[in-house]
Amino acid sequence: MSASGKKRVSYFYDAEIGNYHYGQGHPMKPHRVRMTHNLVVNYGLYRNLEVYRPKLVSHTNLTRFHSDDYVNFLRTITPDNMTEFSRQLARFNVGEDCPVFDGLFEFTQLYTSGSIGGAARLNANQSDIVINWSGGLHHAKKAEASGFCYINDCVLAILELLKKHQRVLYIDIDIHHGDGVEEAFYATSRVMTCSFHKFGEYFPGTGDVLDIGIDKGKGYSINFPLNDGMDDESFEKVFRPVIGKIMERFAPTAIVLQCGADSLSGDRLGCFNLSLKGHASCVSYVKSFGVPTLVLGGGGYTLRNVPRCWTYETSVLLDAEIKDCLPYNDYYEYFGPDYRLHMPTSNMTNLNSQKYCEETTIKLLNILDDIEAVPGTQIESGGLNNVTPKGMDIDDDDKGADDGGNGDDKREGKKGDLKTEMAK
Ligand code: V1D
Ligand code: CA
Repeated sequence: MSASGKKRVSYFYDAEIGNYHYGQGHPMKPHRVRMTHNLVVNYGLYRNLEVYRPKLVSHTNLTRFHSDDYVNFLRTITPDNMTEFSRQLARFNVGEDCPVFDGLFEFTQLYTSGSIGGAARLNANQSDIVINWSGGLHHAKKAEASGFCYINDCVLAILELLKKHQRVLYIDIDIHHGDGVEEAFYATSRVMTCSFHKFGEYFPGTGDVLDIGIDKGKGYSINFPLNDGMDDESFEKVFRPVIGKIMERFAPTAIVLQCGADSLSGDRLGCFNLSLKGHASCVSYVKSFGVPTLVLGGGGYTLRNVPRCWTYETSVLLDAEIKDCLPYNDYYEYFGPDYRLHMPTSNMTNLNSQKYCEETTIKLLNILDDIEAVPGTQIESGGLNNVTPKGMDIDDDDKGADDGGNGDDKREGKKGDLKTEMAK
């Protein structure tokens, strides 16, 4: 907190981001980050943000999560040489969803630097909140690109936060399941992942309510599967109790919030019916806990709505009121015919009944009741104060220091395969 009592909000932006192109007809447009930045500037929000310029991440930093082979491949592949790499393109799932384009590796380095650098700022207590709208690429796997994502900056930022923080919470309000982040931490109790997403014949197909983690991580993966038409009222009714319970039971000391804007009404790939206020209400609720938070972007495919959403959320994070009438900006013509910040929702049916929402919420609250309480978060008379949290070594404190280790080196298998990183 600053001397004035306001949160110190840091912000990452690199103008190069908007120059990368996934290709003709591809829905992912890095340009939306430049549009967001331009709106942030023209609303005058930029003046209240501390802009940071992190060091560009190295190959070694990327291999804290990703395999050497995969990072080497991303560094090598170009549109000109790709015909020589057909076997590797298939092996690393680089193709239609995740195409090869000019500057691909530099693009991944840029957005990832924003997230890792942001996590380092939180660790150093240089900021209370850090924003990187170019980050949040939650589908990338250890050795595989997936769903427009190549390097998983969310996982790498969480690994950075684990150097200092014993428990990190990852929250994902993108309409797609945050599968890459869940998979990376599926077997540990030091990271809790919680994703809200459309489920059933929808990419990536994972994120059932019954998928709750394994081994020490059992109960630390939380999934809220949803149907088409999710609206503001229902979203708030499921988001607040679940996140409130996580805060009470898991008591994270740092949070990563992925704010994919494809959960907004009218998204080109999405099927929810959230307004900016409904989406931002999640941001506001997370902020209300006062825990150091890294706020990331993610999906979002209706080009005019993504800058609206992320600019509004920047204002919410700054506690600044901004007017509905859009200021003149470089992309003004995109926002016609109304030229307003807030956009209307639709009259589509909400296929998430009250009964479904309540029953699923109760299932998740029960899962959370079953995880071991964190010492100091329970009422004295309950006698739980000296209980060792599940999967946590009671002498773990030293390991949490800035040594690259995170004190939980017994993960195994494909899910949660972070053994190498733990050993460093
Ligand atoms: F419509 C397209 C046009 C060109 C290329 C891809 C697409 C497209 C639309 N939806 N691809 C998808 C999804 N992929 C599939 C594939 C078919 N299968 C064999 C897989 O359905 C991928 C959707 C990715 C969503 C990414 C994200 O919004 O979650 C995101 N998060 O951070 C960044 C992006
Ligand atoms: Ca999600």
